[in-house]
Amino acid sequence: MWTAITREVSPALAGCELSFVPRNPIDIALARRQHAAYCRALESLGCDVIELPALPGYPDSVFVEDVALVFDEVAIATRPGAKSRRGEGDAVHEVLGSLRPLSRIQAHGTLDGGDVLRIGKRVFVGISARSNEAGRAQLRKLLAPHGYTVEGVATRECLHLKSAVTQVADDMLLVNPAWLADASPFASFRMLEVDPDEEHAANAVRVGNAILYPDCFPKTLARLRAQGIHVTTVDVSELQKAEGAVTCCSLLLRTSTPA
Ligand code: CIR
Repeated sequence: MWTAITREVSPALAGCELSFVPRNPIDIALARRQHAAYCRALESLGCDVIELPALPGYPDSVFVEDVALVFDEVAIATRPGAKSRRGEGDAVHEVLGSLRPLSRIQAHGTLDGGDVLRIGKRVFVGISARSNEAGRAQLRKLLAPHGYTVEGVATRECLHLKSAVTQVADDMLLVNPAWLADASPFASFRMLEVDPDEEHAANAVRVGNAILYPDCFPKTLARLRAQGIHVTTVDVSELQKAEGAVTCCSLLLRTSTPA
């Protein structure tokens, strides 16, 4: 029912882009083991995982979420805001092109997948340093024929929209309100706030009705479980040092609908 596209950790990960977190040494071997465990956790939640080989020339290429968007009807190759990341998507786009009609964000539009949160037919796109108005306008045009609306959401002090907010249940968002300059686009949803001691805790991957979540945010984890949400945890400490989180390491596609 679900396919997840992932890519092994680049040996060059330590040279990653960093915007809001300080540079700290990364244990590449541990990052690889954590990434492998992340892939196995996706499998345990019912995903078929397509693991692409590492790209040594692209430090951030493990973060496949940023290079493409996948909808039921169409896939879109993004144009990442960081120049160092343009070009890392080719193999991902090739796989997606075999599964969906593929369109592309063109220059001078920029768009990172981490800025794009789809909820039903509403697509929220971060107004961030990585995604610009031209990117949002192109996305709006590409998705309109499929019935999606695209709404800009201003973020602050964080990398991407999905650093600040992700969906954890049909009607519930997990949010760090401090990182949303304007939360009004989400007024119709129930908002579960991260614990104030865990500012990076708003990023969760949702697979069906379950979520995959970092094990280093125990207070927010307790809030999620108190809501009755099924949570599987993973250790992604080394990927977090590269300013990654759990959504960014996979692209999830619905490959069939339940019978
Ligand atoms: C970057 O700055 O682009 C990478 N070091 C981290 C990207 C994380 N992507 C994501 O959360 N969607």
